[in-house]
Amino acid sequence: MRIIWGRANSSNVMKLLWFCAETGLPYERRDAGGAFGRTQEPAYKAMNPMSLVPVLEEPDGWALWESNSILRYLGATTAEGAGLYPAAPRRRAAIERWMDWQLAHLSQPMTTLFFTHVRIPEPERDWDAAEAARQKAASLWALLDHQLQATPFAEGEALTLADIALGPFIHRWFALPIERPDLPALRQWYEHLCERPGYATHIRIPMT
Ligand SMILES: N[C@@H](CCC(=O)N[C@@H](CS)C(=O)NCC(=O)O)C(=O)O
Repeated sequence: MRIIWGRANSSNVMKLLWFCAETGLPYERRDAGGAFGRTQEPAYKAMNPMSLVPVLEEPDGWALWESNSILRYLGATTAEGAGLYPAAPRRRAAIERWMDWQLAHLSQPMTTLFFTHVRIPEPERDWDAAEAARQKAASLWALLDHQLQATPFAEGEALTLADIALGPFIHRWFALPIERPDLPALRQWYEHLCERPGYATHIRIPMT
């Protein structure tokens, strides 16, 4: 059985769980990371020298880390994932552009915001850094809102890996107690994602 290593409250693990829910791909999830530890153990480090979650472990022992790389791999190698990752080069590149954008630009301010509000003990919270992150994230979400004025999903008429990579972060954006600019297309996209059972089960969960 294919194994997904990682705690279920990790945004990057959530992407894979949602992907499997959308596609029906069978898997077993094993807790690792955070309070579960395990990521510093030699056997885990052999799979992921970064000691982070998630890791995908295939039945033959082959392992892959970096959540967006895992999404690409599953989209390219499983019949179930093919619809989320069209093979036509320009379609595929346009989808991957949003995945890279998430990793290169969105991840940092959203992580600062999330950690400040949820994970960092209250006395240690840096609210100036959180405000700078909120402003940065708002400008990035506005850019996606512009795209969503033309298409219902991040990259076109149907759900793709682009939406899956962005999904955990847009939930946090709307769930955190922060000021948000009015971005109707972004809000509508999020509400559509919330209607999907896999999103509700794996992503729209209490933030911990
Ligand atoms: N770019 C990596 C980031 C991986 C990452 O930072 N994972 C976090 C959880 S979202 C982690 O492992 N944190 C330490 C831990 O859980 O022990 C990916 O997308 O997979």
